[in-house]
Amino acid sequence: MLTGAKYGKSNVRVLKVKKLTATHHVVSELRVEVLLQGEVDESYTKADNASIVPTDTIKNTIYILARDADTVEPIEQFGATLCNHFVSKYKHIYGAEAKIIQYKWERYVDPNSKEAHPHSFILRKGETREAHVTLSENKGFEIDSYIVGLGVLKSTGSAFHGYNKCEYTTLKETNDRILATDILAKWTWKGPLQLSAITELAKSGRFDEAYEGARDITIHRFAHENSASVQATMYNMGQDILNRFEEINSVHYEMPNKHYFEVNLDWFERKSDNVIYAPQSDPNGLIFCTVTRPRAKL
Ligand code: AZA
Repeated sequence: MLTGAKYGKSNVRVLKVKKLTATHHVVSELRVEVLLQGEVDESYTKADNASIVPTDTIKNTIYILARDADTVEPIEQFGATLCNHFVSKYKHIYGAEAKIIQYKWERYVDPNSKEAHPHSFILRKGETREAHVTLSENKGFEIDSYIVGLGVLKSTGSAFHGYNKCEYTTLKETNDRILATDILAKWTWKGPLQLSAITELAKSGRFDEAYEGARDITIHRFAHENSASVQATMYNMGQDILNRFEEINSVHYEMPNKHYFEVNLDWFERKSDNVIYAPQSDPNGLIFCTVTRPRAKL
């Protein structure tokens, strides 16, 4: 018995150049995945391909809708446009998911003239903005927005003590350590949403405000808080985002605790005073947290 089925195209890479003038451009580089659900069971159970919208068609559609749209930003809106297309066009498709990764090409600003260059961009490598949009025909849209791969390090202002100790514990308590991580932050929009509400959020700049706001809050809390642990700091970040954005229902963080061990230089008659550390490639701590807005009392 078939108990689950979805399919689509993954890793569709597309660069859209929005031409404000012949030389003044906006670029958006995306990696897109679209998966479909619907009355497709017989393609699995009876080798009947009649219901399959080929994944090649899905790929072509991503290019065509990117061409037809005025802009593919914010990616939350483009994801909704994609999902809406597949569910509206094909009667037997009743669900769609779009996962979009946006690479961070930032406009080059000349350091001397302070002028923003009209068509030259610099990549903020390693960090991406992402959106996961799902549409189910009879419910509406659900949207998760993400920051992925935001690398941060602080060289003091982080402690870790008072933890559980047993006969297997060797970790020393510390009031001063390196705290370094690659942050994944996800925020879930209150839903389900209709397409018109998503268009309104996009038009009013709310998806971008939430992205910039979540990023600022995360970095600000990381920098300014005297951290008791990764756990306590990420929880506070989540609360800060919920306090700032009433349209967001929950915030989820994932952070590797990237360890830096102090090198003991006593042998060489040098002080060990938190100056020389050896970055550890592995293992790393891995810490998750989801903070959800309490349900309003009826
Ligand atoms: N959280 C931290 O912030 N640091 C740690 C942990 C932990 O759970 N475990 N070892 N070091």
